[in-house]
Amino acid sequence: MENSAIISLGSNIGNRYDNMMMAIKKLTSRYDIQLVNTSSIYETDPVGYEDQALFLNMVIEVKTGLGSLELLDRCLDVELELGRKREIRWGPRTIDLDILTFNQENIKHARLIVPHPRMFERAFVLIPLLEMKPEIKFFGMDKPISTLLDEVPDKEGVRSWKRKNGEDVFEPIGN
Ligand code: A4P
Ligand code: MG
Repeated sequence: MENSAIISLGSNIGNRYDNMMMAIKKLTSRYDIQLVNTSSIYETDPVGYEDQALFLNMVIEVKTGLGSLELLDRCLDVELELGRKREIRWGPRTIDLDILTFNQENIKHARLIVPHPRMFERAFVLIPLLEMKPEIKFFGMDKPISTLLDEVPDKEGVRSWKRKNGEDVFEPIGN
């Protein structure tokens, strides 16, 4: 499995935790996408379109034999299987799967732009990513992720919700 990708997950409809766990399970249910690592889960204030419920957000790293567009299609299939309807741009969603990085490639395709163009200005992406992969480097970007995060507003809108323990199991905080 020669390719490495980082995918962000977001949910703010229904049982947000179950939606995210189900999305990971479906995405990695076949041999061709393997889960390598995950961040903790964060509860986040909505960005862009603000009149909607709080999100849960996290990032995962996968290894895959698929190409980038094949991986995108699998993400879109999982979104559909989990009942996602596209209504409002930046609006409520049962699950959103965005490909943040694919190896260190710079992809500008009609259906896929990588690195994800809005990730560098979003604390709800950068905070889980810094936790999971502090040494990450992006195509065409000299700055380390910690510096990018320093420059981003609204960090207080991203709060730890479930931490990952040493065994990569999610344990509820205060629950
Ligand atoms: N597409 C292009 N590049 C990519 C990529 N790197 N990864 C295309 C995934 N898809 C990519 O996406 C529309 C099309 O983008 C896809 O069909 C694919 O061909 P979409 O998921 O249907 O549309 P969307 O989610 O409404 O737009 P988008 O651009 O994904 O939204 P964003 O920018 O991700 O914003 N606030 C908080 N706190 N947490 C969130 O998770 N999410 C959004 C969505 C807004 N506010 C949020 C959150
Ligand atoms: Mg999306």
